Amino acid sequence: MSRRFIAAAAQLGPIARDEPRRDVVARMVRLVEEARRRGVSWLVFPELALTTFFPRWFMERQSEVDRFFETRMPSADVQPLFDAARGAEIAFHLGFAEKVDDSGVERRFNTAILVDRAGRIVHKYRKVHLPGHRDHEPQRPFQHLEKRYFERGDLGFPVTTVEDCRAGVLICNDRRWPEAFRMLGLNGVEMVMAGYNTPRHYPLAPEHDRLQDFHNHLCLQAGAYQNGTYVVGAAKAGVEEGCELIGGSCVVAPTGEILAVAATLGDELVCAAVDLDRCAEIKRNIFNFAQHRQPDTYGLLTQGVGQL
Ligand code: CDT
Repeated sequence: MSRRFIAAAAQLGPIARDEPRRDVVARMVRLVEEARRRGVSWLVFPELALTTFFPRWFMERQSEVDRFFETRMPSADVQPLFDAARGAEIAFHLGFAEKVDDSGVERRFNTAILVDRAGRIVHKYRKVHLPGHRDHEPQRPFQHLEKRYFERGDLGFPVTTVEDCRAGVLICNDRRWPEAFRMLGLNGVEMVMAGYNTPRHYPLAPEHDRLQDFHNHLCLQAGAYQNGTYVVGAAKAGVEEGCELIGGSCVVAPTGEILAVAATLGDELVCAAVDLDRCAEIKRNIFNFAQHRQPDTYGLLTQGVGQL
């Protein structure tokens, strides 16, 4: 694949709590088919793309939670997505809840993979910055129990050469942390894929509800510019089980400019032309790390979580 191609966010509208995986996958396959028609080579689906955003509910029984997890990838339900993308020669990013058996110990992660045009899983990332809370907080209008249902990712911030592109992944809340973007930047990333489920309403600071779209683009654009990388942000959007999720899926250039942005809160392709060699405009100039970074002065970054 050349270093010039069309990348797209495959935004998904709401997914109902009882929506079967195969129906969601059928929606995704329709987006793959549209992507093929529009000449897309890279497609980015959202965080936890196969199900509703289940951390919004407190569930007492682990078996109930586990219904939202994948134990095999691709499963029989997800195989049609792999087949469609391979047939269309499209590489893709997919977020899902991952349950693994680690020498007899069950572990659960909020995970995303990259699949190349031949249908091979070539990259895996497990979310590091898990937002929300661990315990049931019934006073909230909805829960955000990622800290309860997932453990922190244990794979670091890998960057893999996929299809001639230095590719990396952040998952939702990760995109708000410059350290996470920088870890990818230090590994020479050229395209960051970031799926998200971001509720409009933030119960702890509701005065920020009106700023959710702004903060989303602020982080994606800053991360792109400060690291000289393309960013594809893919939302799960719209009113899902009574909870409004922001949209705003977009493709951002290494200059920080938004090249394309979603116009709806439903299933939608957001396409933009990418030229990976443009990353050097930033990487060789204003953010030339080798010339300008001063890492010996950054010790505090790894010496604790910081002050309030
Ligand atoms: N999915 C996810 O990480 N959502 C968070 C919501 C923050 S408020 C608990 C986000 O950063 O968008």
